[in-house]
This record gives sequence, structure tokens and C-alpha cells, in this order.
Amino acid sequence: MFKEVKTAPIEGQKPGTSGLRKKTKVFMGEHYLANFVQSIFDSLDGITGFDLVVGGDGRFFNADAIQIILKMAAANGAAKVIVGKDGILSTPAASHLIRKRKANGGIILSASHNPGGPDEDFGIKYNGENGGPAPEHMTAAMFDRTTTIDRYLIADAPDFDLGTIGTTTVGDMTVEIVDPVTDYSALMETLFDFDAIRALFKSGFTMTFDAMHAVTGPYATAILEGTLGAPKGTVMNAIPLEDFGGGHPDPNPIWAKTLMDKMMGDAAPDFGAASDGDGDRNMIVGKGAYVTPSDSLAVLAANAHLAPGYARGLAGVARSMPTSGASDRVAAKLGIASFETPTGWKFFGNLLDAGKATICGEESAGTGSDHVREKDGLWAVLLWLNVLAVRKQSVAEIMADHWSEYGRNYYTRYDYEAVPTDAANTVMSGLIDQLDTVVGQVAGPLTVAKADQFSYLDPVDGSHSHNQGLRVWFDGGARAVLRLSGTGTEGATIRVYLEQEQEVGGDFNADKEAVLAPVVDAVMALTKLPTITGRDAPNVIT
Ligand code: VG1
Ligand code: CO
Repeated sequence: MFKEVKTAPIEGQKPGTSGLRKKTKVFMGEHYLANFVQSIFDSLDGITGFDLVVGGDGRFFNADAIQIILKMAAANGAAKVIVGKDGILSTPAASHLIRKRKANGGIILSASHNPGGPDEDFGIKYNGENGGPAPEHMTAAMFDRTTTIDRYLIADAPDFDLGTIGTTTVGDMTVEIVDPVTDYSALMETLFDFDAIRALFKSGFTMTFDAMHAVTGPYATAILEGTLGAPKGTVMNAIPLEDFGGGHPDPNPIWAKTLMDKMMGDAAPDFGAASDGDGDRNMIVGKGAYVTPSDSLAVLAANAHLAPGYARGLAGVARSMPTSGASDRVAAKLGIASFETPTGWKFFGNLLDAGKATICGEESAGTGSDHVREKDGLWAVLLWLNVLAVRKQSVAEIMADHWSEYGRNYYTRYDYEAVPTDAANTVMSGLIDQLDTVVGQVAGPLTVAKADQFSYLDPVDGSHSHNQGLRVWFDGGARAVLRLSGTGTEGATIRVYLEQEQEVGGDFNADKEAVLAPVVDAVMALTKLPTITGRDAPNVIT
């Protein structure tokens, strides 16, 4: 009943920041998915006797991909695969399930914040037994295997029924279909003061959560409207759709514009939040007050002790390099460790496993803690609610207090999408060539104070990661970071991260755009990005 299928390497199966991401049609091509899945299994020296967790964000091709993966897992000797009902598991819920069931690992299907559908994006990644994304040396081994693969193993079996909770077997392998929400929701209840949040909603506190027709819909509805008693309708776009209703399930002011407009309007609720395709990102917005993800990380680090799960305090705070230094300020004041890692959640895994960091975050709207090994959108929203319930202040008041206590890092990110790869490489190499000579140079309105290329030495396992982005500091407390996206599926995406520090006692209510304008001008002067790419403006500003 198991068969061996002859195949040959397919070019370009190299995992990026968060697994392998390509156009859905590429994934649907002959042997494409099977080659990569077999390469994962082979790079692990086989999966005989493994327990695995499999699930995805429900986008187009999710269920079909899961059928293939289940048949391949059976043919490769797995003992058990735990699957979310209908193939659905948010990324943090999958991470939790791997840990809770002590599975050997899991396969998560998602292209996260990228749109879904036959002409849009799909993705796959492997998470290890700690529940976190495979580290670089493992993804490198997977990629290596894709370049030599010549066969894969698959069961010749009928499709599995993913829609019925319970257990079935195929050959020696058990398939267990579980409710995707139950275990996750129980975990949240151990971390947060649900009684306090229930009382908050009971007191008339209002909230809108935009699930963006993505995977968080069922989780948010069950927890916010079910367990916590928020009024029906608190969760909007709650039904997951294969194409996310045609939108980008990316929780930022651009793609979650409907929610943003509502939060900035006269009839705004007290609190707004959104999550992405696979449920690991979050956007936080108060009445008339958008909270940048870097600031949100800092506020959560400063206030986490107000939630029962973190009452003992934090061991440390970790942020990705392009994330603003706002959380460093909190760590310094609390006297706890702070870490700066390359972009991508896989770099937080060792710090969390070693107990060096408790809370982690990225400027791209990812925040999480040691409760799982992925960023966790709804977790961040619940922690905010817990903080709001205890402090009894508005989001705007909390931000104002935070800045006056710690100082502020004005921050924005420019994305130049679908840039021809050559042009993007020219921008990057042009700056790399200048790194040795650029200090002291006048760039537009600013003078360069320091510049380098970011490398990371993992303090736990001693591994090195090089070429993780270009950093330029300017006199007067400004910083710019440039890197190429590792999740795009079309040409190259140049990300430019811009930051201006404002120390305690400064003006925290200045116009963000105006504050950052000199940094923008300086970077454009230094890189000649507009001339090289022909773009005089970014596609997305967040
Ligand atoms: C982007 C973000 C990064 C994030 C990654 C995965 O990567 O910048 O912070 O970890 O997406 O997020 P890049 O390489 O395109 O900049 V998601 O929600 O996949 O899981
Ligand atoms: Co995501």
C-alpha cells in the first residue's frame, strides 16, 4: 500500500525567514510539495516512530496539502499524526500542541500575512520538538536534501476525513483529529486573569477584533465572545476563508484599514486588535491611538507582571535587530537581560528554551513568550486586555505614561515590493561597499556615526548567522536598517526600517512622519535607492 515515487530535484526549494514560500500554483506542481516534505523527513534521518502535528491556516490548497503529508508520513513510518479539525491550526496553537503532546515535531502550512488563493501564496515549514521553527542548520539540511532527492514515499490510500474529531489508522499510523481551539484556549486561561478581563467587558469596555477572515477567527470568537463574555460581533471577519476574502491578512494600518478607520473615528471602541493569516501576528490600537509593534513589545515587557502567568517577572526580553530599541529601554530599567537577534522567530527558540528570555518580539507585529515557541497574536491581545483590566487606563494613557517613563523610539518601516532582484541587490551591495568609509559622511540632513552588517552569535549554542541586514546610525540618535525580505514570492522586497530616539523629558507627541523625515532623506541619499530601483515611494509604510 506504500509506494516509492521516482522524482528529481526541483530548483529553488530554499526555506526563507519562515519556511518555504512560493506561489500556490508552484506548490501544486508535480512532485513540488512531496519533494520538500520528503526532504524534511530525510534531513531528520527519517521519521520512523515519530509523532507529528500537522495543520495550517486554512488557505487554498491547505486541505489537499495535508492529505499528501499524511500519506507521506504513513509511508515514512510515523507512529501518529495529530491534525486540527478541517486541517486548521493557528501557528501558535500548533506550537503548543507539539509541546503538550511531546511530539517529535510538526508541519505548519501557511504563507502567514501573504494573500491566499490559486494565484496567491502558499507555504510550509517544519517545527521541532520544542514547538519552534527549525533553526538554520536544520533548514540548511532540508534544502541540501532537495538538491539530491530522487524518490519519495507515499501511501496509496483514500483521503482522510479531516472533518470528524476522533482517531483513524492507515497502516501502522494513527491519525488523530483534534479540535484546534480547546488546548490553546486552556493554555491562555493559565496565563491571564480571565476574571479581571470578564469584569472589564462587563463594565462596558468595548473592543473590535479583526480576524481578517483568517485562522484566528474561531480562536478569538471562542475566547473573547465565549469565555470572556465580550458582546457578539466583537470579532469581525471571523469566518476563515480560503482566500481571506481577497485581502492581505496582514495586521497593519494599511491592510487592516477598516479597523483602523473605525478606531480613529468618533464611534471608536475602547480597544482594537487584528491578527494575520496564521494567527501569530497582532496589531494593537486604542481609541485614536495606534501602537507600533515595537512599542507594544516594550509596553508588554514593562507590564507583563500584571498577568498571573508572568507575576514572577521576566528573565529577559529579546527583539529582532530591526525592531526599535524601545524594549531595550524597559529591560535596562528593570535590570533584566535584553537580546538582539536576526529577523525570524527561529532565532528566539534557544533563548526561550534556555530560560534567558521570557518575552520576544519583532517590529513586523509579532510578540510572544515562553508559553510556546512561536509568536502569538491572540496571546498579545489577551495580555493587553489583562493590562488594561488591571491599570484601568486607556491605551493612549498607557502609551503616554510609558514614553514619559522610558523615553520613545519614533519608528516606521518602508517596504519596496516586487523590485527586480538585480536592482535590489545593487542597492544592498552599494551600501555594503561604503561601510568602511561612510562614517563621518554627510548624508542628506544627517551625518553617519556608525555602520555595519549585522551578524549574530547565538549565546546558547554558539552558532553564527551572518549578513542579517545593514545598519547605519546617525548623529542625533537616528538609526536605519536595510534588509531584503525572506518571505516574498515575487522579485525582491527591500525593507527599510527607520528610527529616531527621544530620551526621557523630550517631546513625545511630535508628528512621527516629520520626526523621521530626515532619516528617510539620509538613507535615500546614502543608498540612491530611488534612482537604482526607479521607485520614488515605498508600496507600504507601516
Ligand atoms: C517577515 C517579517 C519577520 C517575520 C517573518 C515571518 O520576514 O519581517 O519579522 O518573522 O515575516 O512572519 P521578511 O523576511 O519578509 O522580512 V509570519 O507572520 O510568517 O510567520
Ligand atoms: Co504569520
